Amino acid sequence: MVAEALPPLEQRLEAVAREHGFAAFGIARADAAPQTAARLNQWLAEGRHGGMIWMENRAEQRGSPQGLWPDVRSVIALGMSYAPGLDPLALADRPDRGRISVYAQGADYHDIVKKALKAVARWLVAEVPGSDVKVFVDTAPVMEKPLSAAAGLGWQGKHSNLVSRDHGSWLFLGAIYTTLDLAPGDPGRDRCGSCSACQDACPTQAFPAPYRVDARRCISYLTIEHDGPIPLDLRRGIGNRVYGCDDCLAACPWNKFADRAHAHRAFLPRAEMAAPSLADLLALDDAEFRQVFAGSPIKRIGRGRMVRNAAIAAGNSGDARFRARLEALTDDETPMVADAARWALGELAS
Ligand code: B12
Ligand code: SF4
Ligand code: SF4
Repeated sequence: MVAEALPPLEQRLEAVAREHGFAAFGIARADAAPQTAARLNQWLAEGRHGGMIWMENRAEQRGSPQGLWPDVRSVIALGMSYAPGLDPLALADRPDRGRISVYAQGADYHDIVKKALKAVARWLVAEVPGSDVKVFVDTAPVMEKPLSAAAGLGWQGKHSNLVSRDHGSWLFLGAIYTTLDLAPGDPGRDRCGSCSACQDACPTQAFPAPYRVDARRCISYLTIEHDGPIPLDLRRGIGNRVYGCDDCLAACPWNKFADRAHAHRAFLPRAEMAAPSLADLLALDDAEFRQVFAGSPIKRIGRGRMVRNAAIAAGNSGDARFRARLEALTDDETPMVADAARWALGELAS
């Protein structure tokens, strides 16, 4: 009897990735995105990263896969879908509620994606003894968007995130670097055309040009990464967003093709994250903050930033019922919270 030939390694690898919950899969040569380093350096030189000094510190490693790991030959790019079931902007007109970005309403994607990446990487090393791998999601000096585009997962849209024909703007990205020479896919073609919906939707004009984001004006940066008081001229634009922002992603017409059936169940919204009451957020102490946001990416920002953000949202609410709680926060031990509460009281008074 003749043994049946196994399908090529790349095909089996893709099947394993899908078994582990990845909805998008592609392969790029490690040197497939040569323009990236210069664009990153220009972005940093313009100061667009604001206070994210960690972006600057390892820029050489971030700019190219070989800069981080000279032995890498191929990049396996993977995407997990978190396509939402409900309109992410539905709470825009609910001043009593805080808006948490869709990506953070379920389990922490760092944990879910990392675990799945490790499982796929272990399979690969077992299949090809002597090969080596490294896995990354979000926090390492890796340019996940251009590498995913080079691997054929989609293209970097004018909002700068990766857009997929099958999953819209709702993919978490992860990467496996390997010493193997794998067969690369075709890079994704830019399908934005003359559309500018994401640029037009941005509440704080954070796009100096298409494909470029100035983090210093982006609500995602301001509410998550930025420590300290938020610049005064940007506070009104934040509206009732207390963690991240979905507006440019949600505006993208390609989302209508997003296949909800492939959304990973771990990212379904937790009840307390879908529409948190601003009054509850304003009342959080440290212990409650840690309890409510355990297992969520939100836990990283700490109580201070969350209550600061909630105070700004209360200032934007036009609802005088927040006054008493805001008054109490003007003495808060965290200066950025006290500052936001004073500003909010001023807004409610005017
Ligand atoms: C730093 C960072 C941020 C910063 C800066 C955002 C940014 N656009 O860089 C802040 C805090 C603002 C942020 C916000 C968000 N982030 Co973020 N972030 C990152 C991180 C850690 C690094 C990104 C990076 O390298 N930026 C540096 C800049 C220079 O790179 P770039 O955006 O690719 O810039 C390119 C363009 O400028 C382009 N370019 C320049 N000129 C030209 C000209 C032309 C013609 C073209 C085509 C391109 C082009 O080339 C540059 C290099 O590729 C990645 C994780 C990772 N390790 O990759 C996640 C990541 C990009 N974030 C992610 C998400 C989900 C978000 C938010 C949607 C979260 C939210 N809902 O609040 C928002 C979206 C805001 C936005 N519109 O970008 C996802 C995106 C997934 C996807 N499908 O693309 C990532 C990949 C995390 C992950 N593992 O899933 N983020
Ligand atoms: S996430 Fe929000 S603030 Fe940031 S660029 Fe997109 S629309 Fe603008
Ligand atoms: S909204 Fe339009 S311009 Fe923006 S990423 Fe989507 S298709 Fe491209």
